[in-house]
Amino acid sequence: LRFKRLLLTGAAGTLGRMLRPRMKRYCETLRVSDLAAMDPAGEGEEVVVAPLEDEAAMYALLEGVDAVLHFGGVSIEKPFGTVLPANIVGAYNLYEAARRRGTRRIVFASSNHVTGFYGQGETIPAHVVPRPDSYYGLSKAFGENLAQFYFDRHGLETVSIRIGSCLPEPQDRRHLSSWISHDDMERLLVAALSAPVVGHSIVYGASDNRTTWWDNSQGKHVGYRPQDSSEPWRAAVEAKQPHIDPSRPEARYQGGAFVVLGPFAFA
Ligand code: NAI
Ligand code: 15L
Repeated sequence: LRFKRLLLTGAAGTLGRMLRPRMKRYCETLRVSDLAAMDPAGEGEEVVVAPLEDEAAMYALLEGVDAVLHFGGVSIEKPFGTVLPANIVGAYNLYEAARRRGTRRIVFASSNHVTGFYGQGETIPAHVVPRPDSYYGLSKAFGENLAQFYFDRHGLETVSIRIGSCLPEPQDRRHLSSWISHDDMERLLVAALSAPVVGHSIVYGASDNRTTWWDNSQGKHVGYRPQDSSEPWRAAVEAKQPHIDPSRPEARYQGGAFVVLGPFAFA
């Protein structure tokens, strides 16, 4: 797998900084972009500061780009007015620029919060009706619909990854089911970039955890094979969090605490 030029948005963020050195292996040039300052360009890198809500900046950013890893945007619950320009207008600007530039494929960092109101007592496939748990989750649902539209209308392919919790190690009980390791995230991105035909495919981004809420069997053509599991951390996590009230959102909903964050939290 070797692209001429890959674009990574959100490169100043937590996952962007983790992915930047890893994704260099898969391209001649890695163009990294964010609103915030980034480390200077190393060999085979280009660094571009660009706000997603700036249409002209997005058109310039997509020049010569074969494929995109779209990780930029608001990544937690915020008031709608904050989510709108970055995740909704921004996603549109990115897709429109990609279409006009002839980019072949986008890997979209969607989120488990698109279906966060499903219960922890159920296992769901990617094609269930979305039940977003936040404005943030709603914006990711919009991103997935945008991806579907740009494939159906223009043939621009996307793999939308409903990422669970991508952290070095699982921290709480919910993470025992939602965790994806950094190495598995890299495996998933490589699969999403290299699968021969994806159309618009949706896969959940989780490791091979013993307890899971997500069934990726409809995304087998993407070829993602997780190799890590939260199981080695289970005993330590359960000892740290011995009891969790089953009526609390952290224990009830797949989206955990996101279901109770809302406009009042920001008043
Ligand atoms: P982060 O918040 O650390 O990084 C997001 C980056 O996007 C930041 O560097 C920020 O400056 C940039 N950004 C925000 N608004 C922008 C705008 N208007 N224009 C240009 N850049 C902008 O988030 P993190 O954790 O690195 O997540 C990356 C992506 O993955 C996000 O899209 C997030 O929604 C998604 N995701 C992450 C999960 C995780 O476990 N970390 C779980 C599910 C989804
Ligand atoms: C997300 O979508 C967030 O970006 C991340 O910060 C975590 O909260 C993650 O979901 C999660 O559900 O654990």
